[in-house]
Amino acid sequence: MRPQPFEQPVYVTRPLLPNLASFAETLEDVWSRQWLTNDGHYVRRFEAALQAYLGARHLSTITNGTLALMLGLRSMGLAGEVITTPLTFPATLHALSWLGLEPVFADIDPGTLTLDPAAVASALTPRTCAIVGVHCYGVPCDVVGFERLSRLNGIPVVYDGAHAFGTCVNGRPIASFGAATMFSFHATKLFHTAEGGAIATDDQALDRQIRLQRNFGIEDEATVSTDGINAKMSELQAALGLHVLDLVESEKTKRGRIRQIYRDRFQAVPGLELLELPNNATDSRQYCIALINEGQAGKNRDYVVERLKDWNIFARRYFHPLCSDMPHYRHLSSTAKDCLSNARKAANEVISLPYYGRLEDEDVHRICDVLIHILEDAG
Ligand code: T4K
Repeated sequence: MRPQPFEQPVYVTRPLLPNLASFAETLEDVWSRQWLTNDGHYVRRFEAALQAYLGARHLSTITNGTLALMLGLRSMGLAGEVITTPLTFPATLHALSWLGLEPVFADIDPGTLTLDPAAVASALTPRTCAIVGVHCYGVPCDVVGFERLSRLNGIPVVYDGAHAFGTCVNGRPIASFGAATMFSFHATKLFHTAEGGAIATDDQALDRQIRLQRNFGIEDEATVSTDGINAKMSELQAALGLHVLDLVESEKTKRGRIRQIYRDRFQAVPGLELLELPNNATDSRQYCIALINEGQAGKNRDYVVERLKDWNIFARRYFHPLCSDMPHYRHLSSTAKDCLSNARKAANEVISLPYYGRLEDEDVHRICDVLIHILEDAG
């Protein structure tokens, strides 16, 4: 039987929204303090709360994740080539490009869809100054492999952890790996401040440099010690963050239930499988990613994403096209087709499914009914 279309659009995500009356009470306090930005009460409280939640030794909040990554890299004083993954949101690449760093693409591991340390090792040159790994979809990079590679070659690894809020590997917080880890708090993230981000590091000197860089390089009223920029989070963002942080655990529980429904329903469907995390990692529950193998499923991912719209379901092709296929990067020699075959395959198969706690079980079952109907439909 043909499933019924949804009356309202079903998006890939919806933001967590705190109770408006209780948020308004916090805003009244912000009003009474008459302090809206520049290292205020709420930013300090929020940073302390995040530091504890993420198990970060040092953490600076920033206006958004892209600037957080840029400030982390810039504060390290890098110059030259940076090896990274093509399967990511363009912000990862643009951060390098805006800093005048030269991106070099290396392929991903076909199981985790994250940057493959072996591919990175083959891409190292005397000009390599850093590696930027992305914990794509919340699946951690091979952090142990990268620790080894980094030590052997004396090259820092910085992580784009935009999707890995709260992830742990072998019980160790994701923020404690590498030279620094960026987080994004965009409205589409499970944890958000509407726009926002942070950069975490174990290195006190690096943290100090990031804090200077985010506030014009101002040391004190009389001293501007570096050419920093304005990348500060406001009191309003921080206040929202404190409220949303209280909702994270229950949202993760709801998303866990949704993921289990997808998993159960897809089990008997040829060519359709969920991307799973390694056993030693905890799930940030940021995305629920499925892979559609055209050979086995009989339909390709693009066809499925288009057909879903007929039912008012707006799944996404995160991350297609690959960054290495974008006009700004495709001239790079590391984009040669045979170098990035795992990434190419993944970019053609991934589908980011609707995934947010306000979806009822019956909605998720209906999304599964539609998806399976599309795959089985002989027309
Ligand atoms: N690195 C990685 C690996 C990233 O994924 C990202 C961001 C970054 C770096 C950069 O971090 P930020 O500088 O952004 O902090 C979205 C987000 O804008 C972006 O933050 C995110 N990754 C990326 C994966 O997704 P779009 O263009 O797909 O978003 P949009 O506007 O199409 O929204 C998707 C759906 O979410 C909508 O169809 C409906 C829903 N939505 C969206 C917004 C903004 C809402 O329900 N309410 C909302 O307010 O990029």
